[in-house]
Amino acid sequence: MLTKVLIANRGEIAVRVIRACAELGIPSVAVYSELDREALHVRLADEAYALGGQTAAESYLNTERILEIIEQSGADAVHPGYGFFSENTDFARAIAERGVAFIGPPPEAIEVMGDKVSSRIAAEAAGVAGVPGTTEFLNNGDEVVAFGNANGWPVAIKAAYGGGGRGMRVVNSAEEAHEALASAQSEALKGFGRDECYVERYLSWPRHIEMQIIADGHGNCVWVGERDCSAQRRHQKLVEESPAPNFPDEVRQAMGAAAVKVAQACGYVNAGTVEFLYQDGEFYFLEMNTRLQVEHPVTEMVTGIDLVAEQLRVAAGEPLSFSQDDVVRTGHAVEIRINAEDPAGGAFLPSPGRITSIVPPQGFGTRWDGGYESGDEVSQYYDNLVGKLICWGADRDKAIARTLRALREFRIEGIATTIPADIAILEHPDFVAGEHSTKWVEERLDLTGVGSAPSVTTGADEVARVERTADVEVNGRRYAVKLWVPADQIGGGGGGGSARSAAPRPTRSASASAGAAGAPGAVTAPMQGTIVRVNVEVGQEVTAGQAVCVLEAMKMENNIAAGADGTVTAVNVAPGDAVGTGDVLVTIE
Ligand code: MV4
Repeated sequence: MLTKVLIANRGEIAVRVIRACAELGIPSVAVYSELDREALHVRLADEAYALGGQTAAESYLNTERILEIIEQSGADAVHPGYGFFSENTDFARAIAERGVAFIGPPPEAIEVMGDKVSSRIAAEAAGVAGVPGTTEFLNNGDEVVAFGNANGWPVAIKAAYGGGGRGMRVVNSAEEAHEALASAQSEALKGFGRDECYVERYLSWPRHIEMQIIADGHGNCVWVGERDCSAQRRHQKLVEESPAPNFPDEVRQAMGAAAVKVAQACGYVNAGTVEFLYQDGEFYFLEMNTRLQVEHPVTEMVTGIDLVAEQLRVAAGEPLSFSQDDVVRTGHAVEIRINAEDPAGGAFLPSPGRITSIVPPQGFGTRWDGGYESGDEVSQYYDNLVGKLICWGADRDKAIARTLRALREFRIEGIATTIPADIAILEHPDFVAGEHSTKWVEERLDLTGVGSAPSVTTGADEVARVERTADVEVNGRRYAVKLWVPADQIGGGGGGGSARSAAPRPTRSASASAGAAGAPGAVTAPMQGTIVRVNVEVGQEVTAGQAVCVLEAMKMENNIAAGADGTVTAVNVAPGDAVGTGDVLVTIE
């Protein structure tokens, strides 16, 4: 077995791996940036080393410093987690060259699966089809027209080196083909430095189903089970579950066998996930993720298999501790990603800050994989995942009921979270019926009423009021009551809300949450971050809702809008400025 494991990551996934090491009696080594000096993963690890720096690039992506720490600590293995270096062939090679085990697949497998076209070619060579389309790069729009006329409209133009939907265009007719291709190529060139594109049939209402596999170095490759990840917003997964609803077992068996064939075709070793689109009873290869995924606990909860422990075994050169026939899936599991984002009005604005109090739910079948405790800071410099709530039930209805109970029990103050939106998703009849798809959250789900309760509209001369909930006792009986208090009486970033749930923080109107509130005429920063663009100058006329500047926080760009029509009288920021919550960015008269 391994003698000492360095975790080249942070947050909940670092905590997850450190726990697996502790249970196997393997000493763990944490690394931390200046902002993570007191973080939970540092507190739990056996040893911890400073990376220096604050941003990801300065710290967790600092290859040289990580290699130094491997040397200093004497670690004989490195777990990359997800994100950061988890799918970086150079990093994997640099580790292996030092005789240190990379707890993941061989670099060659990462490389093959690293771009959409080569992964699709590899899958098709293994007999696993992608959505009907081309694997030759497009030369002109006429080729799109020819494909659409032969295979039917609409078609999807995709960037070969794209990801997360960027560089993807849906083309409904021949007339749109040339402009769509030019647009896709332009976005791909800007976003990825490569403009190669290909075309395939477009699936209008697909589900996103992924198959977990794990392979050892002794020729064993097992499919462990599928996860349905269709509840997504802008390609960010919100809710994952297993088994997939309305998913026949014969399709499951076929998809499992297909995933194993794809893994074997690229010489895969360790844990990986093969992604498919599923529509009208057919599934199509989409891509392969050559890392442990955020949502791996969903599979662990229905199989009882500790995937991280199996990863450590495989990296130590041992065989898997189970065979395909040993895998039994029982019941149903649902995972909710709890992000530091305010879903008010469907905006999902980043909400970094200090978690003044966090009390995750407990009880039967309730798991919390979190990266933070009360008093910890969710920084704008890293992704905003606070943790994952995973609930198990004997069937899907029971799993959903338990997840809703747990979400309502969850207490977190100091930051806004996606919990109100998660509750809205789980309560929605479409989701309960399993009739959602990858487009459902953005096209069908109405989130206008979730998150911060709507602020009471007021006349110009009244003070804006915000909804709060408070627990009171009347004649010996306890009640949760709603109050509407003047907005200027609300404290700073306090989470607030009832003691019983992650109730919304003090509300801000939708425009306010885009930074337009504050003293009349002042456009303020809704959160800490960095100004990336200023769109106005003194003397310019602006209209309500017009973006006066762009604020970057937690890897997301946010337009900061004018709250009313008027003339710009002051611009207090410039690109590159760091700003804090409430800073006046622009004033408008
Ligand atoms: C598609 C598709 C429909 N038809 N391809 C989006 C990002 C990339 N991973 C692939 N994606 C899609 N490709 C065809 N031919 C719909 C999507 C899609 C999607 C896929 C998986 C998960 C979430 C998604 C959200 C929107 C669109």
